[in-house]
Amino acid sequence: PKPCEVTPAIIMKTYACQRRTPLKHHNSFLTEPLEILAENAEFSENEGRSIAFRRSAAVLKALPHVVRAMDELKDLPCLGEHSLRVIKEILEDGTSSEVESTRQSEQFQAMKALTGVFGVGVRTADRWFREGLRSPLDLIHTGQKLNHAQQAGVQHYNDLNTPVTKKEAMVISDIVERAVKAVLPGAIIILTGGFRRGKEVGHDVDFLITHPEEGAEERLMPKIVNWLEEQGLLLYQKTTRNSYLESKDGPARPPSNMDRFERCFSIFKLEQSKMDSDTQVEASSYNSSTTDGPEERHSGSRWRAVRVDLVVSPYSQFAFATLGWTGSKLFERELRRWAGQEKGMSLSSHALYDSKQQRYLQANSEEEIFAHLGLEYIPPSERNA
Ligand code: 8DG
Ligand code: MN
Ligand code: MN
Repeated sequence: PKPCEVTPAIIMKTYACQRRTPLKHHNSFLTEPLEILAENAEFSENEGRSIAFRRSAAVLKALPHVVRAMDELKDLPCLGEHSLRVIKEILEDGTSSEVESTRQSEQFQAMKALTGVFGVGVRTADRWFREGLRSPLDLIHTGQKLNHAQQAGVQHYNDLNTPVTKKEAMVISDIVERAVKAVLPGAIIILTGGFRRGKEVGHDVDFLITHPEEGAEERLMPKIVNWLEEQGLLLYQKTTRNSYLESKDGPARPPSNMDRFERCFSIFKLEQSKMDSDTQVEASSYNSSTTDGPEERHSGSRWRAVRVDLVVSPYSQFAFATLGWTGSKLFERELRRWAGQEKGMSLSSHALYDSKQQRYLQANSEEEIFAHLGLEYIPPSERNA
């Protein structure tokens, strides 16, 4: 072969935040099985194992071609022994026996169903599983004690497990804009999370809100929530106030992805638009959950429940908040790991602290944060690790 036809070696960086990871990639037949194993490890609270599978999957998502043979993987980082074994099995047999038996297992299916209830984490789901419960209906039948979030989660189970479309996200964007503009003119609202990364569907819709005048955003959330409630747009909400200044966590803490912004985890009551109501009749009756009040559903009102996250950030932290709430979760985790391990810095959704210089580094844009971290800028659409 002519020298110019030799395939150039792919340089795959170690950290996901050093790489471009598009939404659509070439290796779903490998990444989906690996992510089943990651999810199963999370259900067993084995975080290390879960991260290892997620990192392997993320490397394959960043490859510009379909993987066809094991030797194409020899120079790639992050691929552990276990992941390689799974990949090899899929390349040879089409499926992995471990992945298929995990998928079929009663524990995996029950944990998936139970953690699929809004307000239910792995701990609670695991306790219920050990008590013999398998599905949201079992929670009702056995009269489990549920908190308010979980009650809403069971009530709207089917709706909340129906993916939110981009179109629905846009309708909700309009509503949130109206609410915020009504209570604080001049406020800035951006769509974050998966939709900012270009996803076509999501499990919720995420918004970040700020105001150019520092301090004008204080105690904003209760006003937004009141406005939405007056319009009858909320089925559930839990507002948490900002606790950043009173936190004793020290520079750029908290260490995890939990932040201390004023925020609201909510469930919106979204009217199904008149325009496409014809096509939604079927969907609507299909969507109506096992437990939604039948009166309302059958009296001709067409709506569905949608999870919405609202976060309010002071203007000075807005770039950090934007970066922190855009995701993906693995991309965020890798950014923080890069900052700590490679740069001696501590990154959160509030700030970036440089331990060597013992000072906070300011930033007015995501680009500036990547620059502080010594990273090439990766746009949201390429953060789908
Ligand atoms: P999806 O909803 O379509 O499933 O995907 P997503 O939009 O990427 O996931 P998400 O669960 O809505 O999370 C969006 C981003 O928000 C994600 O990068 C992680 C971030 N995030 C939380 N909780 C918290 C938190 O408490 N603090 C911070 N800083 N970020 C958080 O989900
Ligand atoms: Mn989201
Ligand atoms: Mn969210």
